[in-house]
Amino acid sequence: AAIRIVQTTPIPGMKAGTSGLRKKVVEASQANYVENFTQCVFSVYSEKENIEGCTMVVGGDGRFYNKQAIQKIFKVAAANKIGRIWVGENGILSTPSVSIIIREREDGISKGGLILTASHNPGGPNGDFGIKFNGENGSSAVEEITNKIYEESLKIETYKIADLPEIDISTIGSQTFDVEGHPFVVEVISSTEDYIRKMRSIFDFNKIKILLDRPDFSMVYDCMHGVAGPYVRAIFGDILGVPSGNLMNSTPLEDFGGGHPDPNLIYAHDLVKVMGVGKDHGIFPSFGAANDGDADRNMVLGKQFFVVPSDSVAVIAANYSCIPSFPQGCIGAARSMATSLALNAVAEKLGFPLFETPTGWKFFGNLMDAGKINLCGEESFGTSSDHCREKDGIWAVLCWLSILAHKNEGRAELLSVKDVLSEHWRTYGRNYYIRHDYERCDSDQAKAFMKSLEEKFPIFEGKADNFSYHDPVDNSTSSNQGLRFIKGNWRVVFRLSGTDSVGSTVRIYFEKHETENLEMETEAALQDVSLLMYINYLEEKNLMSLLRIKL
Ligand code: VG1
Ligand code: CO
Repeated sequence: AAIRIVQTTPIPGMKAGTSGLRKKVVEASQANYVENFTQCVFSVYSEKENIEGCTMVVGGDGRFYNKQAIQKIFKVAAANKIGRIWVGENGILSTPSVSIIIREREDGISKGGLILTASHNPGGPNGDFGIKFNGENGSSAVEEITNKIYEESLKIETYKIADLPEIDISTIGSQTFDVEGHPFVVEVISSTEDYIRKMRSIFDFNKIKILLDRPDFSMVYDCMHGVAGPYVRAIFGDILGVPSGNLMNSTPLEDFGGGHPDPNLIYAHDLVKVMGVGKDHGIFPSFGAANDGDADRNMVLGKQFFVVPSDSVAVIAANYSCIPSFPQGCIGAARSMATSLALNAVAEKLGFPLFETPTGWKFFGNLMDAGKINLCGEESFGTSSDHCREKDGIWAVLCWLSILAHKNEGRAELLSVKDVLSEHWRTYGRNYYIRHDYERCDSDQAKAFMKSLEEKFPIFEGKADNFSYHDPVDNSTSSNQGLRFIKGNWRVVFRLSGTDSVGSTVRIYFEKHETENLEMETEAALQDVSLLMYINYLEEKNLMSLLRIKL
């Protein structure tokens, strides 16, 4: 195939958010969009690394427009002299599996990858499209790189493209093309093989199976028509023997079946109903799990019981040594600032260091590369370890099952998910926690709202600040990462989302630590905190009205 230089013009807005680029399909499918971005990635990355002849990974959550984007990426990659692309069968690769493939396939020969996902955002022609670059360590590119890509995108004049035919990615195997004398290989790889091998090396599947085979234990998994389906069917169906009827929505669909592939109490309604959350009577399974579109998030439910993600990472930390690949337990952990302090309580008691980072997974990578942490989590249903450099939804579910399997060994009566939490709260106290999202606000108004809040710092009778993170590994500083109001045993955090494709979302996180009243309803436990905040600091100061216009 011949290489052509194509004239183009900059397309605004190619600035990575919390996790890569997220745009409406209508915007991302305009002429030159994917080509411009991909060219910028290769141009910037080739300044740092010699990418000629190298291997890169491409795959995503199977959403609408991924297939077209993948063909475009092949053409730009070939023209930029990439030697080989590993692409998942039919373009399917979960976000954590891309990270694992970059790090481990053929001894980690790959220089990085492009992940096509907008994660938990809805898909389809009217939904979102996303694209994200991960570097050689398998982690989302750090800000230094994404900022350079953005700068490049504002001045791009041409991109390179190879005149390749449409390449079939539905069959596993290799195809080689001659691109002006250079070989360009597209190798279609199994979507699940590398990931399953990794999970086998971390967990004791036999021990988990003993739990799953108990007559008093049953589980349901909701894949939400995202990319988790093939992985979950292989691991939970084929290996662990969970009946296929209990693996819900396990076929990846381009529009996620019209749903919002976000595993929380609102959007994972099928699962929530099956598990009886909020119901008084009935017969329900003992364990439920769900993942988001790209399978990096997880939600864990017990029978009629919801595990708050901030608690989930704390429970995993407290019980880490029962997972075979972490015999030494937690050596250090990190949580994003907005995540509750439940993990701090475990760190203090067990004596491991704890790091507080800004929202988004890319900040954990440096700490892991430096060997400072082997567990991290976010309140937004993200948990993972140093087995990869992304959050990993299925890994987190397997952690929970390992903990339950371990605690139930030799027990006549099943110790439930709820029992595990109650025991945890008795030991460490409980951090009641809730997050409110004000979506689709006008961006300028949202910024004005944050600014007015910051101006209220001096009249707040507790400690208030604008969170700034100093990375102890690369010494970079990320400022303006969220406003914290801390007083006694409670804390309220405000921040603007970085994953919106249009407008702005204001997130407010409320939390309160209790050592006595451990079994209250969350809303009731937090009522005084939220009321105090809203009435004294927001309503009275008329701040909420700034947002309410769009509520
Ligand atoms: C949200 C979450 C954040 C998470 C990010 C990416 O970001 O709050 O914790 O890391 O999504 O997750 P924001 O900036 O909208 O609050 V995913 O599964 O969408 O890659
Ligand atoms: Co995700």
